[in-house]
Amino acid sequence: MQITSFKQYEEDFKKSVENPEQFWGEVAQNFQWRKPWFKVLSWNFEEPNIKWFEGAKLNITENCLDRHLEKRGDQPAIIWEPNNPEEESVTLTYKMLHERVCRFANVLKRNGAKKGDRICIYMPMVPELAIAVLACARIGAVHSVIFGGFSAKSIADRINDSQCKVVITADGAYRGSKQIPLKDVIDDALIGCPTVEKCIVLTHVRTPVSMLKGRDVWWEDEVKHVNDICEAEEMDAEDMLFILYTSGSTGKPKGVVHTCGGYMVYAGYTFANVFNYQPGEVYFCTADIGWITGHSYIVYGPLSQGATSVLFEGIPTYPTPSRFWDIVEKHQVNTLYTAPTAIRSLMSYGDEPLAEKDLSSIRVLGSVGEPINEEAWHWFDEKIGKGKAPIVDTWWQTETGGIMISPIATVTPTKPSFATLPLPGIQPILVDENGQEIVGNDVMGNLCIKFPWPGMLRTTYGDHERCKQTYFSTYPNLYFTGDGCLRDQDGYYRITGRVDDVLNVSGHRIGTAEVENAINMHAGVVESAVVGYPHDVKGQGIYAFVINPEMHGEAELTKKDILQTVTRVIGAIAKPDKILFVSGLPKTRSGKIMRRILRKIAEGDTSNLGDTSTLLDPAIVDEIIEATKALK
Ligand code: 6R9
Repeated sequence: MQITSFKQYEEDFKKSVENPEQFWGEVAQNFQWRKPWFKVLSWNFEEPNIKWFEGAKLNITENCLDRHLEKRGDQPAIIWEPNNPEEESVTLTYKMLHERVCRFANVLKRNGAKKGDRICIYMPMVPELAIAVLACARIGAVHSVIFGGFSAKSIADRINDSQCKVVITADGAYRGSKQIPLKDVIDDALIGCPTVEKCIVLTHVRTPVSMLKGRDVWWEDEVKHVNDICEAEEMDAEDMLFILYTSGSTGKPKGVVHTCGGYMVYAGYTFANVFNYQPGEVYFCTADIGWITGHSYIVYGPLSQGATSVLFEGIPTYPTPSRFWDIVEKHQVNTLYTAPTAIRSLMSYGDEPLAEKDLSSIRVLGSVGEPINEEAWHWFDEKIGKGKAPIVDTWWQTETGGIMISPIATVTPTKPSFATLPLPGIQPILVDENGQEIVGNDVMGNLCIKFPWPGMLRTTYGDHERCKQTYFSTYPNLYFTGDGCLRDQDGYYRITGRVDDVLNVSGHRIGTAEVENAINMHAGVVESAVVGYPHDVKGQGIYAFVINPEMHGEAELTKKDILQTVTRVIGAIAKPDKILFVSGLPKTRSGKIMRRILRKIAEGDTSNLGDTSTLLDPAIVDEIIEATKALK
């Protein structure tokens, strides 16, 4: 299943388009199934209704664990690198990981969880997080991992949306020099979550927590009561594997649903190919398991291929901006998969943190999460890859389950800031606003996908109509990505960024409507408008225009209050970088906010604001421009 030449890529691509069922049927043979499928694919994009490997039975953990025991039971599956480099790292072999997953799966059963139940996981980046995820999959429970940076309210909304029965968390998390009280946050969230019956708490930072009688139990106690034998639950290929919430252009995050069979095949196939993974190599993805990148390329993809996956608890700059390079050297990392925002941040420290670091183990580099600018691409290439490691700029989304457009390491000629070509099985097209296909090269348009792939989302939890509206209705019979894209003279794709009201801040997706809702919840605020603006490190920063709130004479304090509100409602990741108080917003006569104008103003590009004559009060634009000058 591994592509080794560009010619083979072209052949596989051709085959995947001409005969998708045969192509994916063959790829799927590389996995372990309890029962084969009777139909590889049935689909329509109208409802949408997508089924891969219909009739097949499997358990993804048998593919990620059991099937490796004989050949590589003693090989490291996970190498855990703690936040504090003074602490010991932990290596779990496939045998050990299998044992612990089975044991914890029994803990879940003991606490009433069964096939189909939803389980919320809110944990630090420790081996037990991967264990918890896999234990859910082992018993057929549906995991919903929530990133550790979200607030109690965000957690409660997500738990209630999918009616989780069990929560798995820890006393706290380390993040650089900071400590985050995870259990306190969960306690606040659970006040409003009637469906949660049990909360399993891992001891990690050893901070005092409140344990509610009847509801809360300790991980360490629970594992003593069970053994480590747990037969994997037999799952249908189309049974739900997990839910992952993500932001869109409307206010409420949606629960993207992935299923067992197709997701497994797609995560495994793309991992093996894009990174050209070789047996025995050490692979390090710096994402958090709370995001899709961590699901597909720390846990499921690598483990399904018997790889050694590094799981890092900390941040790139703690205790020093050499941390990534120390980890590369210490664990002899062969593949480093990270985000442009991390690269730009590390770049800003100059060459000093790289001095005397041995990066010679690096063979492949990867980038994900947002467009990578040329400067960062070249720095990554020269300073980290020493000009010898191919960079795979991987474009994909929570909804796509796995990498879609990307070079294949050692196979596809790369080009700075281009995600290059679609992987086999992926049929991208560019369309104009009217949904007309834009053919040929050297063109720009909105990026859509016209044929299903195994890793695609099946629905949004509890609201299929929303899935249809969001992804399949903008352009009939196409999956719409929300991204703008250009295709150059060589047919190479470059993703230019979102064309909807979704921001990408440090590689995290944040809906402008979500941030506005949060700001508007502040007592003194009546209305606000949020847009993105270019930010040197974060890629995009959040710019909030807030209609003069009641400030009681203290503008700075009011700003801090608003930031506090956003932190409470969503989480610190959604805090605006800039807040500007204005007396009004540019609105059309029908009352719609003209974000286009605010975006230009936030970008500092006020020379070309376009037609403002349709505005209700054109004078407000000049007033806002004047006010922005004072802000800088
Ligand atoms: C995997 C992930 C998805 C959005 C996507 C796009 C942006 C991701 C990119 C990229 C340019 C890349 N994006 N990878 N843009 N080049 N290589 O990030 O999923 O969090 O759902 O974000 O991120 O805008 O639509 P998710």
